Amino acid sequence: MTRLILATRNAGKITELHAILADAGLHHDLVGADAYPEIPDVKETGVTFAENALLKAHAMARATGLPAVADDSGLAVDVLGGAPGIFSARWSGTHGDDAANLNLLLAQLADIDAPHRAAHFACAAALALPDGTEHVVEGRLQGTLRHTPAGTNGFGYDPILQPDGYAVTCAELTPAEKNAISHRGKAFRALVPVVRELLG
Ligand code: ITT
Repeated sequence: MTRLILATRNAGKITELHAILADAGLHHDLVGADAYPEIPDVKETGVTFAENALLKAHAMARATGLPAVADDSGLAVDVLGGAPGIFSARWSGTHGDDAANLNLLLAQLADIDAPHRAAHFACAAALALPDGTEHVVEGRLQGTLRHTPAGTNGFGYDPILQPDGYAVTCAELTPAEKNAISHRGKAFRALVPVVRELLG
C-alpha cells in the first residue's frame, strides 16, 4: 500500500483528513507529520493559502522521499478585508492557541452587527511528490460569524462560524456533517482523483 504523508501537525485537521480521504475511497497508508518528529516545520512564508500548502507538501515530500499532501487553511472575514486569512493560526500572536485567536477576533468584531458579519473558511489542499510534481486545489465554506461561541466539536474558529443555510455553528455539526460541506472536505475531495492518477 502506498504511503501518503499528511503534512500537518494540527490534530483537528488530521482527524478530519483521515475521515474525508477514507470516505472518498482513498485507501493509502495515511501517516501524519507527527510520525516524523525529526523533520522541522517549514516556515509559512507564502502570502496565499495555495503557496503555503505547496511549501508544506514539498518540504515533507523532499524530507521523506514519499508523496505528501498538505492543508493550509483559515478564516477570512469580509469586514476585516479577508483577515485573519493566512494568519488565522497565529492571529493572537501565539501559533495554534485556538481560544486566544477566537477571543481576539470576537473582541475586534464586538460592535459589528449580523448583516456585516459574513466570513468564509478557505482551504488549499496540495499534493507534492519527491520528484517535484505538484498539484493544488481550493475549497470554501461561506457563513456568518456569531457573537458568542456555540458547540464543542471541531477546532479553531468552528464555534463561531455558522454556515449559510444552517442554524448551528460548525462546532455543533457532527464531524460527518461538517466534512460534507467544509472547505477542507471540498478541497481534498477534489484532490483525490489527482492522487489516484499520480499514485495509483
Ligand atoms: P499545520 O500548518 O501543521 O497544518 P496549522 O494549525 O498551523 O497546522 P494553518 O497554518 O493552515 O495550520 O492554520 C489554520 C488555522 O485556521 C487553524 O489553526 C484554525 O485556527 C483555522 N481553521 C482552519 N480550518 C478550520 C476549520 O475547519 N475549523 C475551524 N478553524 C479552522
